[in-house]
Amino acid sequence: MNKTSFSAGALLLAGALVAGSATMSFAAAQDYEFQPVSTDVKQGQGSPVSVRLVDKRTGKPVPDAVIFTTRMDMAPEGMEMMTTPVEAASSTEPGVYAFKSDFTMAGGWRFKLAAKVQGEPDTVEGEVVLKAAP
Ligand SMILES: [Cu+2]
Repeated sequence: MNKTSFSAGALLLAGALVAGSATMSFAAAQDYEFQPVSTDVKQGQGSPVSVRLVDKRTGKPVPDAVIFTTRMDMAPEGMEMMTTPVEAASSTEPGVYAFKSDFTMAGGWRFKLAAKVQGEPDTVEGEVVLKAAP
């Protein structure tokens, strides 16, 4: 597809979105949000941490999303280069995604996540800030 036809297509799509906006809602990556189940985590090895993926339009949790990248670092403490591995854990609550991580230092940790949500072509990205304490 060349640049000209792409632009024409984008304009047509934009027009359709404006025309349809009164009666239809279109899902987009920004309609979803990761929320911490609890921001408090235990300092140490293999500490559990859970996040809820929520559809902001309905406030409901989103089950069956595929979480495919994660990063845990101490950016909230100005230590972005200090990372720690994250491991998936099992969760019994739909829309809640559980992990285990080694919080080797007390203080603020940033947990970055990305998800593929059913029916949503764009990747959902988000982050939560956690507080590790002994
Ligand atoms: Cu640190």
